Amino acid sequence: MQENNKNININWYPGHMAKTKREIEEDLKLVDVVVELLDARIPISSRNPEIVKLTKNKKKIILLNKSDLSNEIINKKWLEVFSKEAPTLLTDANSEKGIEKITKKVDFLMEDEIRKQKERGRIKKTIRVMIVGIPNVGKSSLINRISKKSKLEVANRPGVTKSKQWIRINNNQELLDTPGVLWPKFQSNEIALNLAFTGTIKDDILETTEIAYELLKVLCNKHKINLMERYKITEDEFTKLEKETNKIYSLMQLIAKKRGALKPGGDIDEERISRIILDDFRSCKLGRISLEEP
Ligand SMILES: Nc1nc2c(ncn2[C@@H]2O[C@H](COP(=O)(O)OP(=O)(O)OP(=O)(O)O)[C@@H](O)[C@H]2O)c(=O)[nH]1
Ligand SMILES: [Mg+2]
Repeated sequence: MQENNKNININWYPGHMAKTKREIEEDLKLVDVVVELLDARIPISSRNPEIVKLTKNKKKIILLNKSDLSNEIINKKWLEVFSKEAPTLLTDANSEKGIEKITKKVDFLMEDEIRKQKERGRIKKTIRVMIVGIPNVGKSSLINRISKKSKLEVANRPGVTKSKQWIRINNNQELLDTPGVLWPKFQSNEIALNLAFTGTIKDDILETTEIAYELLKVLCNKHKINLMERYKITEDEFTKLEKETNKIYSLMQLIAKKRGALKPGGDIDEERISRIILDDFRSCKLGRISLEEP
């Protein structure tokens, strides 16, 4: 493994995502409100510029989801930033807390329009809401939570939802679940990596060891304390690492030794320790870490 910055090449765009984008474009004509889910840990990297463009003339609510995994102080800062653009909420699709605010916000956004229609003698029966966002951000979980049912399949890997589905949630709202969609060319390596760290890009597209190595680099620079606490690394051990030529690789070796991720001969099992580090980050065992700050 090299310490230098190489280009991370994840410029692929599967056909099903192009198809989903076309379907979203088509279905937008049928919907009243768009709910755009972003990952609170990486609100910029998780924002699909194509979706932003497609939905720019629609009534919109932004949700910073998985906010239980990101830093609370930074959450508040992002909330302020996005609120300037559209009504924004911090959400955790795995908990009941604050979920009812979403349907209320939708009703509120539609209030004027429904009143005008009533005045013209028309009764609008159902508000149609489209839920959009990158793979694995929590769209289906959120709909299940709002509807208090578990109709939609959810799992902790990207690409679970394969086709769109309408879910009625009460007598005046219907939610449209859509498959997660990315865009053809990421603007930077940093964005590609953030999406890989959080589990948006299938792990077989990039090598696990490479993602874990890059994640360690970020954590080592900005979240050293989290690493030290999780893997019981002492100040002395860290100071020693600073002197190594390939600091990050040495850090990975140290963590592997501490966690016993070794091959029978005693060499470190890179694949295994990489998986451990990624799982620890994704499941918040390294603490609540926001990878992007306003
Ligand atoms: N901690 C936490 N986990 C969440 C949250 N929302 C979703 N998850 C988890 O994230 C994983 C993905 O959730 P899904 O609802 O399947 O995501 P999706 O956006 O529908 O994904 P695709 O269908 O692949 O596009 C699951 O393991 C959920 O339990 C959240 O707010 N906090
Ligand atoms: Mg889904």
